[in-house]
Amino acid sequence: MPEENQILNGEDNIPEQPVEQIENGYSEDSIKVLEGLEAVRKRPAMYIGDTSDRGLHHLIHEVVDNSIDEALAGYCKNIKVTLHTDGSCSVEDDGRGIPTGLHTVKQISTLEVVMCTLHAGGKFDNVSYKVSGGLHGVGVSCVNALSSDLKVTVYREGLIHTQSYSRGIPITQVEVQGKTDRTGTVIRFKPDDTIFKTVNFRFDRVTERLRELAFLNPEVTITSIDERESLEEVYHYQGGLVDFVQYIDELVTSVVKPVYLSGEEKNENKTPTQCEICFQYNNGYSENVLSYVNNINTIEGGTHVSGFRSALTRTLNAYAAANSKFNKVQLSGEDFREGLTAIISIKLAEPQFEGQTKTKLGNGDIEGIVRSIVNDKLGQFLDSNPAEAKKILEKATLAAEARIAARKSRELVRRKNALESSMLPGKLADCALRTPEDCELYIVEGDSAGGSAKQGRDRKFQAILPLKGKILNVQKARLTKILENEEIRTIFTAIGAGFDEAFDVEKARYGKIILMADADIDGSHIRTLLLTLFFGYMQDLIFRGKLYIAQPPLYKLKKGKREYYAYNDQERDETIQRIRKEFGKTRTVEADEEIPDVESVDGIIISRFKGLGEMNPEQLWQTTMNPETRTLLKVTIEDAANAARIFQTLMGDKVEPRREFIEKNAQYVKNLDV
Ligand code: 0RA
Repeated sequence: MPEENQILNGEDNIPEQPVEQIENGYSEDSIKVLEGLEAVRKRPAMYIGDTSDRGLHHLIHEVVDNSIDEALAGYCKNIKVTLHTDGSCSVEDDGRGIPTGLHTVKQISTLEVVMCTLHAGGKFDNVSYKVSGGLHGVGVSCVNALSSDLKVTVYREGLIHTQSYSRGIPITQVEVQGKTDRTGTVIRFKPDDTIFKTVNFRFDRVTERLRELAFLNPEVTITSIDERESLEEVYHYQGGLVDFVQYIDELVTSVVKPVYLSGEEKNENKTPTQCEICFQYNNGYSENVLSYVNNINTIEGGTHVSGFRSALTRTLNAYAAANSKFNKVQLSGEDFREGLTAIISIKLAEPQFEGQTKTKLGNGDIEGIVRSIVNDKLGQFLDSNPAEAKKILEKATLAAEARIAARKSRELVRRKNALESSMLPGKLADCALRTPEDCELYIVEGDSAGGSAKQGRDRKFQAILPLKGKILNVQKARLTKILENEEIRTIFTAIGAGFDEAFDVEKARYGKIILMADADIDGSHIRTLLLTLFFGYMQDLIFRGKLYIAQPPLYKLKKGKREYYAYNDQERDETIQRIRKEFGKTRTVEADEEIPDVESVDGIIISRFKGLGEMNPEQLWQTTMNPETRTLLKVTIEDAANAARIFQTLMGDKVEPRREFIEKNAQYVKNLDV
């Protein structure tokens, strides 16, 4: 079993490529082109991140991004994504269509150049906002290289053109099929199952991103169809970012109407920089700022986010200063962030991305542009909406009072820490090694599971921190309250890297923090509470890929003296079959055969683990903690918009939707892309 369910570099197991294109009489140029795509097949992970579920869905996003580029350039209004019954996916748009004329350099159809040349997919006119072909997009040619079959249909200049490929190699010429009066592109591709570990597209995964794109680009209508399940969804949000903010905060109570601000910075000969912001306040305490540059989620923020933050503080403070009702307490930036949900969307011609995951906007001039747009437009808004302004400032004033109280308790915590100097929490069973990169911290639900974990671990590099039941819901509490919570303080101290703005991931005492809770509803609630804590106060741990979720098995199967473990229902059934084969029985299990908590089939005793506490230390080590045999899920925040909404749902104050949500998504952590 692999240690982590992530990138397996495709260096081994590369299927040999047929190089039969020479027989088709292509020029030397085109052979060079094909060599380019060979690189993609050799190292797919370098181009699309990985070859798991994630990389697979990346293919769709890649093609859709090209259609979105057409929309950004003002030529495309409709995009349709279809998951077909044969396992292929098609993306159709009504943009200009990929150019089909003769490519002057390569002397073949430009369509073939775009489809078969690495990094040739971008626009040739450099006056547009680019998503694809840039740092994030790798071009449709990569999708072509990684598809066992791909067919492109272009409607352009009155004609229908098609070309087909297999693994990036043309198997037909560009052919004219007939006349048309529309324009656009249809790309239908079937992912190569010799490259991808799974080729099963998941509709929910596809629609998540499409919905986000529809919010960010109100001019487009995106239709998503799953022919396998007869599902269809249409996304079109006239309200754009306003709809987006309301969608995220759907399940929490807002205290002001969404504020929408937009502006444009024109500079000579260049594509103007567009800035759109929408924010509102809810009655919670956490801050949710989602930011996008050319539709790419800038998880790490950047100059657009800092421009927004500083202008929000400055403008609201200036308004407070001018209104005697509100200048009693000195309001600071964080007071204006409590309960804030904001979306910042910037479109600019040449974004520079920096940071750990290249999702931080670096363009220096953007900070000033955003700041001046927010100063101007928010100033106007406050002047013309005094009632809304009052609500915002009242909320910030409450936050300031709480902050002052929080500072006092924080000082208390610090002083206490200073007194105890390097004292680690008593409940922590620390490991022997002191090199963080080798060390792991298991945060374990419940004292009894904690006890088993302590006995079962390898004390050289594994530390155990047992938690007593549920931790505080940080989404619903202010910092004062959070710091009063003993369980949370224990977690902060054990990790030893501070919290909130002062969190310094370099100081973390462990290279892996592993959350271990039962595989039931309670366990997943605790996991969510912990994830919320890390998401809100130690986010860099997630960015740096140091947060994991342990995967305890669900079943134990026993035959004679032999024991087997299964991590899900499918594995359980496969294991039953395997044992039967080993023991010479052939009866097959029906797919929907009911297997109760403890049952004996053909002398195989099947029991369901109800909780971690049921496993003895040796079992726990063998199934869940031994790096040789365990599976860990790495927590990532790829889909920040969805994560934000899920946290709001689970932690917000509307009880009924939360209950429904938990019932429907007992395994919802999957939606967090862990
Ligand atoms: C290259 C140049 C132009 C458009 C495209 C590619 C293009 C690519 C895709 C992929 C999916 N849909 C697409 N639509 C367009 C510019 C075309 C022009 O200048 O007329």
